[in-house]
Amino acid sequence: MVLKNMNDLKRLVEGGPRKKLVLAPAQDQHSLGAIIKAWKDNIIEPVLVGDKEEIENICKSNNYDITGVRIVHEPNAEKSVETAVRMVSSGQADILMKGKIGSSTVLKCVLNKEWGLRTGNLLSHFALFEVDTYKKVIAVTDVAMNIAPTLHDKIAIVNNSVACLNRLGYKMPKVAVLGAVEMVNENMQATLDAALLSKMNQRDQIKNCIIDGPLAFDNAVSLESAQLKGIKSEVAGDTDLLLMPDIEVGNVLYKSLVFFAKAKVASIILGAMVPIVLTSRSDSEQAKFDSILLAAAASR
Ligand code: COD
Repeated sequence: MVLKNMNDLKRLVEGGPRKKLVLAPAQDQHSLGAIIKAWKDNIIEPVLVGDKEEIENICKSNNYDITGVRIVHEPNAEKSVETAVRMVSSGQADILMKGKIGSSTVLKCVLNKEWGLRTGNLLSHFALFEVDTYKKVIAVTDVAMNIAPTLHDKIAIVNNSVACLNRLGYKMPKVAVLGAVEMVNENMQATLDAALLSKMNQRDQIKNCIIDGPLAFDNAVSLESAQLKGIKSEVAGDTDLLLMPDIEVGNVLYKSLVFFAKAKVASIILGAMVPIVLTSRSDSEQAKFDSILLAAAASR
């Protein structure tokens, strides 16, 4: 099974068990709007950590009915994230969601050695895009957490993402490891890593997926472009997951898809005790809602 669009993601979680989601700092309009929608759709049960008065004022001015929703009052933004993380690490919540605060503050709390959400795995960012010009949803990693992943990190990033795609119903997702070119060039580290990842996959050192690379972006997503270049590949033109060489390339692709191609996006952090919804503060309410769906589908 592959996801054709974000509605398929919704179908995946509808009727399933409600997941407990904790949002901090919760005084954020788009996050609250998304959470209330997911709550009304019976997908999650929210807990809001943050400034109670501000949360209630936002809800009042937007006509959000939060009767019955638990609010934990913590006016300090950083402390509210710590409270939320501690709730997750003590087993009181299944999903963590970032509210009105910078990503790196949340990530630092998540990585806290005493009360954070470490598992011994590398944590990585995973995003799904629905874009009109591609035949199915396409996953992209890592566009927001690992800055300059080594080969060792890329193996962990692929494993995190493939495990997530397997949970979403993909039996053997097709992974394109991107470079600027589709030939191995000893001066381009991304192409060397791509070739090694492909060989490791062939030898079953990386399982449950089909990896090919290096592929340039055009032949990863267009069979015609691959054929014109004479590339024979099971992945070319049919990619489910794009592995980025580094955060800059990944982040620029992410923002280009959203701003130029008007793509819908859902994104989470994988590899921690639970999925983490870590959308950008400028992301739309829709993106936050779809990310909650993704976290619910990825959560065990
Ligand atoms: N997975 C698991 N452990 C990690 C990871 C990871 N991805 N990254 C760091 N750690 C561990 C290290 O092993 C170490 O024990 C500890 O965390 C601190 O490591 P540092 O000093 O390298 O990490 P920090 O705290 O300086 O930074 C970690 C961040 C995730 C905050 C950093 O990598 C970062 O800023 N990433 C980019 C986030 C960002 O700005 N995204 C915005 C794009 S929208």
